[in-house]
Amino acid sequence: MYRYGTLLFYTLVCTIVFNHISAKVAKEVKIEVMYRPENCPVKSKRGDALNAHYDGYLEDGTQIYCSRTSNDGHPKWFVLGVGQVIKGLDIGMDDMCEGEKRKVTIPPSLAFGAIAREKIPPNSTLIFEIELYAVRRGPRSVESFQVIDLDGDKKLSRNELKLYLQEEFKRDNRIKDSAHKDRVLTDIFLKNDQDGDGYISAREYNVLQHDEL
Ligand SMILES: *[C@@H]1O[C@H](CO)[C@@H](O)[C@H](O)[C@H]1NC(C)=O
Ligand SMILES: [Ca+2]
Repeated sequence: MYRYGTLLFYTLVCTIVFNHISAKVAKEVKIEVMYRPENCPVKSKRGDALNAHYDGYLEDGTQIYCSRTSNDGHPKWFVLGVGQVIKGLDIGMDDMCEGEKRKVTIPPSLAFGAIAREKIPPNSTLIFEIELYAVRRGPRSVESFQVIDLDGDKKLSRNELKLYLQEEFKRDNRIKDSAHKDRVLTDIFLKNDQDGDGYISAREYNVLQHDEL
């Protein structure tokens, strides 16, 4: 009886201390690596384009975001470290291998803070289960623009982008029918050819934000 009481006491103390500590350090992103492939030639860094699935939850398990069911289940493309995603994800997806899986716990200060969102109450800690599929180096760099701009006229034609996408798809071993490629191209021009002249200028390219690039 005594021993049991002591054990219970210690358990309580530990819980209190632990809660106290976690409240204190909850300004940082907690990263748990669930799976990391042995072969990891490229690791993500700021400015890379990442292709990932990430499902988000509240601490009580309520699902708040699921990239597997939104956007036709396509993994999402975004640029790391530039605020396209919440700060906690920019931090939590750094230095990650292609194929790696992480569980990332984000304090409210690095998520939405005191602002309520649809499904997300104020001051919520968010938990994301992430699977990273692909890392692409600086898709918006001057260098990549020059690679696409085959004739060097400082603007990207539909044909130049088509050739570039074909290479990309080939490199990824992604088998896509030509109808799909056409849709991607049309979408890229819709989103990026802001003045509608049929070319993507260097300025327009800098805001390139297509899912497939
Ligand atoms: C959210 O946190 C802030 C800062 O800690 C606090 O002032 C505010 O009252 C909290 N809001 C809610 C709804 O809990
Ligand atoms: Ca050109």
